[in-house]
Amino acid sequence: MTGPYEAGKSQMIYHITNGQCINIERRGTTIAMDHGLANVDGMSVFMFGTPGLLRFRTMRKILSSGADGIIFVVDSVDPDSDARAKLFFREIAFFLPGVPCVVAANKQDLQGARPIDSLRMNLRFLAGLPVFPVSAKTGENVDSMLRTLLYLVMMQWSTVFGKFAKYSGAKDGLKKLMKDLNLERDQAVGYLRRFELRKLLEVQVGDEQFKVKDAVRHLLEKPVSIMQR
Ligand SMILES: Nc1nc2c(ncn2[C@@H]2O[C@H](COP(=O)(O)OP(=O)(O)O)[C@@H](O)[C@H]2O)c(=O)[nH]1
Ligand SMILES: [Mg+2]
Repeated sequence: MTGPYEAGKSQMIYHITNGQCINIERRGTTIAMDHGLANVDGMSVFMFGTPGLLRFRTMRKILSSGADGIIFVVDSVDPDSDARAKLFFREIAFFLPGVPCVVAANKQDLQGARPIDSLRMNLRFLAGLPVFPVSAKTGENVDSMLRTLLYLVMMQWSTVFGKFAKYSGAKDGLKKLMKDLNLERDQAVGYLRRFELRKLLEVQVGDEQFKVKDAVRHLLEKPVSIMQR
């Protein structure tokens, strides 16, 4: 979750995680990070919010590394924040090239919130990105925005996920994964680690075998089902 200060990043994490989150702040402004855990259809979603003040760039860089997806939050009401949003977007595009991104046009519950068309006119970087009119306060559209991002992220891994589901619990699961995806052992083990960390898999000691968590099996087999709710 990134974007300029006061756009509503901390509020958005609070909403998405049902308050199961922490915010390291001083006088209401995030100085280190927000962190929270959400559960979407049985899948654990680890959320990290960046500080929005320009001088905390190093913290943003650290928090960005390893991100699977980005929610870029902009303030729909305050045109003065547009210049900061542009700077931030340039930074994030540099830190995370090719990482799926959705834009939250936040504070749509307020009078004077600019419609998406008008935001697109002022913020050229929005071209080609999905922009959702949302409110972190009322929750309007937040769920569909999050699900769309999760879908985009999962689609990048759909081939791998399909094989995870296929060889879950199989003897020599790792070898079968390597063969089907034409991977070296190191690379295949890297994939297991990555998705073990994200709580999609359990990996056996020795790495030869892995098991998909029951709660997420249907998502790995059919990522699009995250959109159907
Ligand atoms: N009306 C309204 N206020 C919001 C919304 N999201 C955030 N705010 C308010 O905007 C201010 C900044 O929010 P915060 O989450 O701290 O922004 P951050 O700096 O991006 O983390 C706070 O006073 C929030 O209560 C929203 O969707 N609607
Ligand atoms: Mg904050």
